[in-house]
Amino acid sequence: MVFPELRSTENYAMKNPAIASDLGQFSLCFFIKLVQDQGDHMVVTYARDQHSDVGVEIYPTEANVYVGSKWFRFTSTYLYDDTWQHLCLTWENTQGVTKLYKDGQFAEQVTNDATKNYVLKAGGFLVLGQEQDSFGGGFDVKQTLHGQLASLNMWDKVLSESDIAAQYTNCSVPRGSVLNWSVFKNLTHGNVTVEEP
Ligand SMILES: [Ca+2]
Repeated sequence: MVFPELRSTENYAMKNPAIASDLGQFSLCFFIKLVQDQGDHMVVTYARDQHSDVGVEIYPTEANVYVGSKWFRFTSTYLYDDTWQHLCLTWENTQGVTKLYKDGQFAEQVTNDATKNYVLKAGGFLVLGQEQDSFGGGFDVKQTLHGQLASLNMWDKVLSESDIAAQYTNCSVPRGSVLNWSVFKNLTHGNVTVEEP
């Protein structure tokens, strides 16, 4: 899925309702090839109770992940990379830990105690390539994606390191139990295009 120049609030894919069951843990994985145009890249946002129930935003110097509108700042793993990379994020509400895996390997973990016992509620808006300031809208051209996204899937559990490594090395990704990449190709807007492999 290609998110082109020029950046625009018209370019996105959206699913609503996006998530069928409440989640106390999840894994979110995708392949991304972004354009190093000095802008930040909003990969995915989920809005249900608030406007950033889940978010993944890659800046030139760091990446921010949101769960329940709480931040996890990843500063020691370089993700502002214009080659294809495979990223996985896992979160669970027992320890309030989010783990980042890059290209099949564990890279970094961040704890945010405020996400302990948080439950991600079903039914909201899942948007690729835009940040939501309202439910399914309120987009900002400065918070968009310029690049390519593939095989974005979400599971209702914390995947193991070996499961994640297999996604990267086999390039064959099992269907996400919560979000399945194949549905998004029919949910694009604007100038987002889908390239079949
Ligand atoms: Ca915003």
